[in-house]
Amino acid sequence: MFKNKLMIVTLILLTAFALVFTGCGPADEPADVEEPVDVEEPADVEEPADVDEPEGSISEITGIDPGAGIMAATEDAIEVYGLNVGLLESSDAAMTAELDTAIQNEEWIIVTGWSPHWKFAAYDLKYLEDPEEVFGGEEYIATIARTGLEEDHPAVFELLENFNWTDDEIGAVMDMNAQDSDFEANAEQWIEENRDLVDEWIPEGLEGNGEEIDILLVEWDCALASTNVVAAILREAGFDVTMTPVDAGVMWSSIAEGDADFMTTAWLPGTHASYMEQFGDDVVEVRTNYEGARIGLVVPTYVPFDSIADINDYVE
Ligand code: PBE
Repeated sequence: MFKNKLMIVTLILLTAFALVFTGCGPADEPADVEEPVDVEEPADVEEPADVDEPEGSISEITGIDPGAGIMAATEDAIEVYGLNVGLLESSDAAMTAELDTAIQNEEWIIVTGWSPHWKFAAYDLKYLEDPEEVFGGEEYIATIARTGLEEDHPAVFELLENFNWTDDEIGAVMDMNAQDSDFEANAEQWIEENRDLVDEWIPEGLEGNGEEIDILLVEWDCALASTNVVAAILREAGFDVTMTPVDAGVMWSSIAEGDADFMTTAWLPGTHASYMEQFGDDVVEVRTNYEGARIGLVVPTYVPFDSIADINDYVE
């Protein structure tokens, strides 16, 4: 013990003498020693890490049905950002299944994504930044009817003028649908559990007496939720309701031509802008049924890029 202390003291003294006699002032020394460490060490450590980091690669964006506005927006994004990726056509259900598989295997995946959608509650996901604003900003979802519905079925039209809901409300229905695909039964159960709200939507004199109402939808989760809830209210009131899943273009054109009564899934002002331009004069925009919708490109949070502008760095 004592010996060690003595040695340490001796060493300190010797060092101090050495510094003084070699002219290395204490001010110079730390600079000489630390500079190379500061400059080189982080560079040495980080460079290979950057190169090794990608544990996957991207070759395509998993899309949905070709008529969806988000598919056209994604084509635009591929062009605007010069992305070296393809866009895969699929459907909401198949895209979400792909997303699930990728997440189970911790693989990278980019999907066409939007809110409201139950996938955000089920997985840790992030929207990629879109500095060129190709996907636009906040959207609203509108109910669109054929011309003449108001005259033919005033109480149905009034129900549509009243129908609107929040993120929590549509979210609850989408969650039920994600667990169990009996959409009609889920809508009926949700109505039972939200009777007060639903009663506020139902106008006096909503009585179907077997009259036919034709509703169109595309099988997007949000549309399945809203369409089935409105359809269940109408069925309960005695209407003979038909819900027909179609392509987005057919949904818009059929309502414009008066072949169907209404739909609850027009995404405006951006996603369905081209449909609105084409058919807007021949349909009736009844009301906004949901506010705060959004579209974009979505990835699991573990994917190492945050911006659409960086995708090409990770393309295989
Ligand atoms: N969506 C969901 C649709 C509208 C609803 C965003 C996928 C689209 O046309 O892109």
